Amino acid sequence: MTSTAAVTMSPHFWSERYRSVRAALPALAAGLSPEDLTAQSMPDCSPGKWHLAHASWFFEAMILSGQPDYVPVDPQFQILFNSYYDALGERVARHERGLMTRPSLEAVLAYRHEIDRRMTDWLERTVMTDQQAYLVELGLNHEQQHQELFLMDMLNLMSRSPLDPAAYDEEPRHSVSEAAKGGTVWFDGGLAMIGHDGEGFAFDNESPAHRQWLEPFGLAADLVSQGDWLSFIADGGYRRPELWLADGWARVQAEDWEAPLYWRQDGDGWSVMALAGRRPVTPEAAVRHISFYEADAFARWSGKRLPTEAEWEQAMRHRSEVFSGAFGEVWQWTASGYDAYPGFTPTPGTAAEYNGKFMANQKVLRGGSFATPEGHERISYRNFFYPHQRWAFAGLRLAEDQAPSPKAPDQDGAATRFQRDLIAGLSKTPKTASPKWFYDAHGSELFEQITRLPEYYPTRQEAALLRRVAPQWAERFGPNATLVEFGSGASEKTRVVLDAAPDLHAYVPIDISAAALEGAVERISAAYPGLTVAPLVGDFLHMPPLPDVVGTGRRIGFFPGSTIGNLEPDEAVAFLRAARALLGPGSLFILGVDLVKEPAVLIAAYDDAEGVTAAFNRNLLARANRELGADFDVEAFAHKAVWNTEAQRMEMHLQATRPMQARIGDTVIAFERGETIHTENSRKFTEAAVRDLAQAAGWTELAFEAGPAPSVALALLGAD
Ligand code: SAH
Ligand code: AVI
Repeated sequence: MTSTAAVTMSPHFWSERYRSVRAALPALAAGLSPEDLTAQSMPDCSPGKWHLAHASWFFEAMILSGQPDYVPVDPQFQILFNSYYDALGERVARHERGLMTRPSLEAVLAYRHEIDRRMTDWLERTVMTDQQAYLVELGLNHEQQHQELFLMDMLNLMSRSPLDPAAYDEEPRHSVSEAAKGGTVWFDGGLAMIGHDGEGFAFDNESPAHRQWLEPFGLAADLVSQGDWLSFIADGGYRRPELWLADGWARVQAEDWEAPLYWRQDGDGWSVMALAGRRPVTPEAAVRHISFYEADAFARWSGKRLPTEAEWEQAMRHRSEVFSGAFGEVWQWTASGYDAYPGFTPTPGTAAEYNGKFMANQKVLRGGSFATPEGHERISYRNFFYPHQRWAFAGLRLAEDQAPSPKAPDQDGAATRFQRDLIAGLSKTPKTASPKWFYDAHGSELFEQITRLPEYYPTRQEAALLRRVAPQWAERFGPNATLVEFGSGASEKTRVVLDAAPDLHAYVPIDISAAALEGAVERISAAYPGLTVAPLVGDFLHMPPLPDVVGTGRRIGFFPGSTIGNLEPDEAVAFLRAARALLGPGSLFILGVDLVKEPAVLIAAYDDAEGVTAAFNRNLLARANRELGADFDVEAFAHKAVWNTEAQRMEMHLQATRPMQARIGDTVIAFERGETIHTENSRKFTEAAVRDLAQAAGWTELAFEAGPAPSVALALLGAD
């Protein structure tokens, strides 16, 4: 069972939440006639009346019937409205649900009403166990799934009428469509954490969280549009067997597919049936009502492919803001089969049949649709349908492999990644670059110079604070512990921890700068001869597994310097969560953060009188010239350091002092005079912000110590 913190909520909270979720389905049914709600348009669909009844039956079967001496509202409803639960006995065959002219709609609404009465009564007088709270949350999420199914089924029914009836005056949706963002977003690949990690509600099929290896990949920022689909049709997409999987091609022929479901050729153009009636195809809108087979054929026609579900999840965990339509437009088909995650266990009890038994021959869809109730979506959510099914609000987003570079600048691909990432960032508006690319050998050296500047207080203040707290905190490390440091740089502060914990077994410094790491390892190994030092060169946002040499004791994460402030807030949460998984149960984490303070102090720290920070900032472009053969006129970019009050962060930018162009490989980037490249954020924290961040990532704050002005702070976090 996935645990839920919700048990601690009051009975009143639960009855209110129950009431508000349950109100939606009757509201969707309100304008429809009893006839609309009784017919069944195909075996995959259910009558609206059946959805209204079944979602109520679920609460009766899963929760209310667990009470001693429970008397069902109507014993016959147990058979009529059971969907697929074998453990709960016989039921009406799925394809015959439309034959249930009785009970009447009125009787079904009365059944709903009675279940609501019993449930709210039960919720208000019960202090629920974990399992009960999970089942209530499951019942509410099940209800929300039926809200979307109801709309899918109602549209299918309306589509079967020659009258093209509109089920609703306007399409029922909770948010407007997002504007297209354009382009492909590139990801490095590496080891990714996928799946639900235990915080908040999730279905059993989303757990356990586990590691997945990803090769570098690109994911389209936007969904495939109806206009794209018109091009596919015009190019013979539905007539060319070479584009299709064999099973898909068999469907195309057997069912005469020529376009997505609900599309019709009207004269020269196409129209599409939707919940608000039949309308002309809208080229800029996302395509809907396609099967997996069509999505796959379209991707092949495009010279691309469908993403795996792990790629989709990794992309949305780390860069959701650069995508449009991730949630709230159409579900997105993935290339992944709907299988159990490693270590999967179904929810105990009757609800075991909820998801697990469908794990054969279906494909996973990710995201959510316009009809998915608000708040029901989740990054780890796994929807699933058979590959031929088309009546869901399903579309697609294309993925691609990293194109093999004809002139890869080096063997290990690091420069290729730098080039790709830099071009991607400079192709955006406004232009951006990741601060992780500051740190080649020269950049790491410049950072060390910054740490010695009179204006740059964080390093000095943090080292002093660490000297004060390390002896006390080190008492908790225990025998055979391993210190894992993220962004270790010169490993200077590490010495304070190593001195306070002479029994440490191993030290694993992780840094993207090979040069900084090499120097640090040499110095630390010489100064601490008994310590096993096992460095890892790489990006800490794509956690590599820990080397075999780590001790059998506790793992201690160490992330000083407020480097966490260089990450986007959602990246920081994902990072801390991944670190918790990497370090394992019982681990500790020492996190260093800079605190919000007087802007003048901050600005001086990021715009020093000697110009070292300016050189550090410009080194990004100088590095591109050195490593990628780019031709930036480095001195023509001015260093800017600004305090962003709203986001509570210092920002560094490079500003073009004249209009110019720069070439990186075959790509030419144009700059207008005054245009900037946003190169770094350094978020500043409050104690509450640190606690929220740690909590969001599943860590518990064990201690928090702030130093004297200009203040920085250290937090000790625990994973339990
Ligand atoms: N921890 C040191 C150094 C901070 S400078 C201190 O507190 O003084 C930030 C360090 O993090 C640099 O050494 C840089 O190379 C490294 N770094 C930045 N982004 C990184 C990433 N994504 N993955 C791994 N290391 C990174
Ligand atoms: C590494 N990082 C926490 C430093 C910071 O303060 O954001 C990098 C830096 N940027 C400008 N000066 C120092």
